[in-house]
Amino acid sequence: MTLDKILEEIKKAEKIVILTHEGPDGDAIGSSIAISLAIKSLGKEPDVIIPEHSKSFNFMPEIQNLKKESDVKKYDLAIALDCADAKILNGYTKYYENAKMKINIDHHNSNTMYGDINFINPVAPACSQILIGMLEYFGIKITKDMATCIMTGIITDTGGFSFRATAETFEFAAEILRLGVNISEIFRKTLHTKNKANFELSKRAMDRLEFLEDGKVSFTYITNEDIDEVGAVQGDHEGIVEIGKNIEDVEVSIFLHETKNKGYKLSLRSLEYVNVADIALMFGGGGHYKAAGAYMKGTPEQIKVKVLKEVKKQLK
Ligand SMILES: [Mn+2]
Repeated sequence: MTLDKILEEIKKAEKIVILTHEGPDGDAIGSSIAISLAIKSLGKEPDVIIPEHSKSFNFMPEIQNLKKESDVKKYDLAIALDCADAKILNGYTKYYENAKMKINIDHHNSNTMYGDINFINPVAPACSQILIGMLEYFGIKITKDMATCIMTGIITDTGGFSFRATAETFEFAAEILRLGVNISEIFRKTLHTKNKANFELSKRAMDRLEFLEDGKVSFTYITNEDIDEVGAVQGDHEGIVEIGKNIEDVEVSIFLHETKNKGYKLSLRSLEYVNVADIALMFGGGGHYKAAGAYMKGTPEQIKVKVLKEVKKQLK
């Protein structure tokens, strides 16, 4: 079974690296730290390479031990989490490519199966939720710190249990409350508290937000200039795409944020019936039915026209 093979590779490996997608969100960081703690409990010292993250996650255990880079040339084992495609492994694909063994753990439908071992569960609302059953199977006890990281992933990827949460999500929540995990605090720090950079970016995005197609579509964007001016880092755009989606009558929210070298990152959210994963796929990206993304070249205006053309085909 795949899980047996994963455990065998972890036990065999001496040098292990843990990687996730760029612009890391709560699930990316939570999954990475949780699995690193689990591997540590087996007596190993894995490296978690996350060069940059939003300050919103500073409350998480072990966050201060993340590495910006590593001088290890060839890891025995690389584990990628929450990453649909090896191309978006945080600009640190070399650690992945060079590793002797590659494991891919994810919950995106569009996962390209880029690992030697792939463990994909598209039903899981967060990659971190996959780890619950996995660690249980490995016989590794989920500690309070691991649970905090896993729950951070779940809360951020489900918009605070508002979409895709499953029975297992709530069973786990009950269990870890008994462990003493402060779920309310995770909720508040990740969803309610905006850091200043995120707030300033949100203000700009709201100023520019326009309604299209009789108010069924919202569109807005932020540029590198905005990011520099407010002193934001990758990940500080978290949640901005939800602003449009949460406005009355909006079915699809389109949000662009400029990246350093890959043009604009397109984020799409839908409320009920539009399958945004299909739209993202047309532009070489992917994701879930109601949350998806892709990288696109061009100006915000040019991208808007292209994306809107596809969105319109699905609007009722
Ligand atoms: Mn995720």
